[in-house]
Amino acid sequence: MTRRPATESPATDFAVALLDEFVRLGVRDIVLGPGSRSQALALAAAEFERLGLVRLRVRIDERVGGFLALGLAVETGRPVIVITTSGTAVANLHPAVLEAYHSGVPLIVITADRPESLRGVGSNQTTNQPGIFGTAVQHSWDVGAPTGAPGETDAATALARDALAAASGPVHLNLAFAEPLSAPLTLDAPATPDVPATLGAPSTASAPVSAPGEAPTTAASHARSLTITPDTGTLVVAGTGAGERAESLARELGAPLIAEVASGAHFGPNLVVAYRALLAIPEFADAVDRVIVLGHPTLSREVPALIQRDGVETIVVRGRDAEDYNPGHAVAEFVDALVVEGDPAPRSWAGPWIAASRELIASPEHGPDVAAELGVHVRSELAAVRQPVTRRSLVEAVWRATWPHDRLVVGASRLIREMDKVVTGKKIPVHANRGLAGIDGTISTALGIALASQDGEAKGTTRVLLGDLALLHDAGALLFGAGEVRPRIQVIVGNDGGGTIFDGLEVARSAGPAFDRVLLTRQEFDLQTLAAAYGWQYVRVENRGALDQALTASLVPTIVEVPLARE
Ligand SMILES: Cc1ncc(C[n+]2csc(CCOP(=O)(O)OP(=O)(O)O)c2C)c(N)n1
Ligand SMILES: [Mg+2]
Repeated sequence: MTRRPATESPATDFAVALLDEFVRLGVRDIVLGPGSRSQALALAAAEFERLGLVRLRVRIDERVGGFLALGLAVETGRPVIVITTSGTAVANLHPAVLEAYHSGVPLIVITADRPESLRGVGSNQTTNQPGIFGTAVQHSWDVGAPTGAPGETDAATALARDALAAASGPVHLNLAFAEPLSAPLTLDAPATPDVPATLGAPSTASAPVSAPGEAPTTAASHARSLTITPDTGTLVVAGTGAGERAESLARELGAPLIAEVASGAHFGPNLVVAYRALLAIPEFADAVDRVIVLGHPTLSREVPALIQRDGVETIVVRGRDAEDYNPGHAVAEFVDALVVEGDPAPRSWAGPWIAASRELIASPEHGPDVAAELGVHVRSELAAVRQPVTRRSLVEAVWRATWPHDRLVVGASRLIREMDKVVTGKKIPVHANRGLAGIDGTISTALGIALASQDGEAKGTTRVLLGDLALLHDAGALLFGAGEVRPRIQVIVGNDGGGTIFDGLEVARSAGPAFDRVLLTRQEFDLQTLAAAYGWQYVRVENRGALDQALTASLVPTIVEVPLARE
């Protein structure tokens, strides 16, 4: 425990006791936005940073801060604290809280509030904060303003413990603070051995902290494990958050593996990349009688359609998602773990899926890939590098450039679907916010992942692949905290002049001229100037050679603009 003499401010004493306990229990990252009501928490956080006990990131825009915290929590697997002042600042966290809830990412949201007596009477910057996140948090607390009464700091310590125990997703601590809102604070370095002297591995004395993928202790005691026997007709589907277990399960079962690109299982000998095409062929689809799902599949219509077919039995292995995946309520069983007993199904089952997929991926009909179509005619390498960049060649180039020590973050634009359709198996860490598949917060999340993955000796680059609207939505994320470390990050923007994902909808043909205005929403903007304004390096690439060059690791934060045709 950090040595802490009482100050003149009960708010500061409470904030220090609270953060101290969080640190003791293993929390290492804090993100905050500036504000008056939250000053005790902010100054305490700065003091813990000075002592080397936490990494602090300061962001002006709380929506950015919320997603940054989400990215840090995704990468570290630990709960991350995010602190805001009162009023609209709190509401700006809502998108990140929703995404964290739906994908089971632990966030400790601490919001400052007026004391009870100042609420509901029109006080400045005061709204109804308790419970503001509704059902999107695991638990929420509304705590009255500390007054300096005995036992208050013990209550703060207990609150931190309770909050961490509940944080299998986001939790909300709404804390009232009264004047004096803070007092000068100097903390001594940790006096007791249960606090690690430096950041890094959690203290061995720390109580366990719930992390993504770990079932809460209470649930674990009721965890349901199912033993299954390999058989022909079984398919493994891995959606976002599935992790490597999906890949090993497919091998144990001898089953074809449909692993979405952000599943963490898009690799291995059983991977079937061209699954959409194969599921449209009766010879393949009719042979499936059992589907095992891990994670949250969101990228195709074919997977939910398969699960809803007559004669298909689906078993869902629960992960960290808030809701059980159950398209058409057709899932037969939900389990917490699967055990495979027996030898894998004969290769004559998975083999044809894998072979057919490889053939489809290589064939020109699979995608409108100009290079593949022209392949035989292209005589020189020079001509190849001058080819214009298509969506397919863009996702393939980004995939090629990325390695296991790198990170890849993909936005909810068309490009994630293109990537899911064509990239071959490779064991690289890919993240996408698929809890709610928002186009918001992509760069913020990626910055959190970049900062956390590059802490210490680790090398590697984080690449973010997103569309022009997703970039514009999160442009505020390009602003770094003053004096803070800038990670190695490349933001790769496929600029096709608006939300061309909507071109694939029936409404694109039926709506007439209003379509472009209210769905496509074409934007005119100068990305080079935007990059310069925030101090990012900028490259615009016009052909495949320039793209490959731009994707080699850069030491400074870089935006790579790739113009794409609308179609
Ligand atoms: C916060 C939020 N608002 C709106 C949407 C609906 N939406 C889904 S994709 C999309 C357009 C994305 O455009 P862009 O990033 O340029 O990608 P493109 O479709 O052009 O590849 C929109 C608005 C969303 N998913 N999230
Ligand atoms: Mg676009």
